[in-house]
Amino acid sequence: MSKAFYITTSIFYVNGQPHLGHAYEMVIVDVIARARRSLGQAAFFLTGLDEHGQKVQQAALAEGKTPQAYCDELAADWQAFADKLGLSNNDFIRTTQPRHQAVVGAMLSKLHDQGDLYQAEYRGWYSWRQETFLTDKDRQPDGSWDPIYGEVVELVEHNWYFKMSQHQAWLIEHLEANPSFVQPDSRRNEVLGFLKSVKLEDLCISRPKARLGWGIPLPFDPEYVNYVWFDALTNYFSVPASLGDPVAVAALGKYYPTAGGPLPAPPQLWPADIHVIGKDIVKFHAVYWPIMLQAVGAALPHQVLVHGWWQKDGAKISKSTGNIVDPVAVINEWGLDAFRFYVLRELDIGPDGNWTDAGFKARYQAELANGLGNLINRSLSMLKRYRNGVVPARHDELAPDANKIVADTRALLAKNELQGALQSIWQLVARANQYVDQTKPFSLAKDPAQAKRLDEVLYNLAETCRVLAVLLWPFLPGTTTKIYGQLGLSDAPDQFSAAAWGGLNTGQTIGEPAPLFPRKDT
Ligand code: ME8
Repeated sequence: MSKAFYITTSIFYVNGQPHLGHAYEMVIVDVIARARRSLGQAAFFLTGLDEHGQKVQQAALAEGKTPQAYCDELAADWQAFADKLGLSNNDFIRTTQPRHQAVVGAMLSKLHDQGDLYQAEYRGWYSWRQETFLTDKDRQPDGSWDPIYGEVVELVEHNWYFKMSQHQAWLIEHLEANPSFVQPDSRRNEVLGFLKSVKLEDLCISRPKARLGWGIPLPFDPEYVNYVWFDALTNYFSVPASLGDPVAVAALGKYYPTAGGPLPAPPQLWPADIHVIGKDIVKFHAVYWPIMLQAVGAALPHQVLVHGWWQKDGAKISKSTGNIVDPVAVINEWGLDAFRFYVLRELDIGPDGNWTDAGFKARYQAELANGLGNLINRSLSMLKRYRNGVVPARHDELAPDANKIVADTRALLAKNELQGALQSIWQLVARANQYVDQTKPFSLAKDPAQAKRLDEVLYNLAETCRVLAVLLWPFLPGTTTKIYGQLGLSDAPDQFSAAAWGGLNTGQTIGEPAPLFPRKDT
């Protein structure tokens, strides 16, 4: 059995409010996973929640709940959020699950047995908000701490350390030899610049249980729990390991089955193909995580793909100032596919983006309602009206345009260039709308001598609608399924190979045309 394409989102802090940035990351991964499946590859999509740590413990206490009960409630909200976004995830990890705790314990035990962990006193600056120790290098030029760290205090405590500093040289070599390991290039350069200018320190991987009880206990020292980033990063590995993935199991030397026991045919997942993350957590994924894996003898992921951050109206998204975009409200008003389309069409994977309601409405109106929606609706309505919904003889006038765009889109999807793929697909939308304006089927229909020409035009339009449904399926699964239904097709547009021109059968009767993106006068 060959390895599945394995792609992950970061895991979200369970006590955070799901927002536009989280939705964006989830949708990116969903579209890449669907695109791979459409292109014929098995794909495994993992998302989930980061549930341990100080803030969760404090918040649960404040609400008079156990941390687990508190997490369980919030996890239900996050799962509903993932459903609302139409995610096709194969699993949903929660770091409080026994399968994950077992794998974190196994990783720690292996490092401990190898002599990669040691105990030492630590005196340092600690950010409560980020749950991380800071060094003087994290200070701003004027010596202050960036407000993102919240309250920063000096702490002295004994802790367990992971010997990370000895791993600097090979990691630099790895990044230099594998330009695709961190993408886009600007982020890779940032990581290389960091590794070449800053001496890596050993990583503190514990917190005394007395200060922080809500974490995974160190198997070899029950006075401590595991530091949250080591715990969180391991999620990507604990799912393959608990499903019996042979590579993950071999690295741990033992199988930690998911409840229910071994699967008959464990999927081959590790190494991960892509971890999609936001720009604030690059160091953890491009430095700490590969070093952790190398130390336990597991292969490194193929790529860390870094997206930018969304702002709203040019300012930071912030619940406290009310500057938020509520994805659920947008979806309720405009539809799921309009939301999925906008975030990926507006913002390429890499730079920061800016949400404006006016920008959203403008794209909805121009590209979805007047562009795609109008093309499908008028093409199928004319076929219904002029030919009783029966598909005429095949004709290939638009085939060269369609075939070129199919090839371009395939190449862009294979490179995970989602914005580029949408731009490519919209060239076909524009070409077909232009074709309607040029051929004027509504005029042809008035002239019986033009019946054959009208047949040709109607075939080209209906077939282009079908091709568009296939190309757009990873992005707009609901809409494209409706397009197939309106074309009278009973299968799903989920196989890219079906984008080959000529798939629509002569003599077949289409279904009922209905507007896909109703125009809104707002
Ligand atoms: O960092 N725009 O969780 P998190 C785009 N639990 N992306 C954004 C964003 C914005 N405005 N705000 C946040 C954590 N994100 C850890 C991860 S992984 C082993 C542990 C992105 O809930 C952010 O960059 O704070 C990150 O990729 C993701 O949302 C989760 O952030």
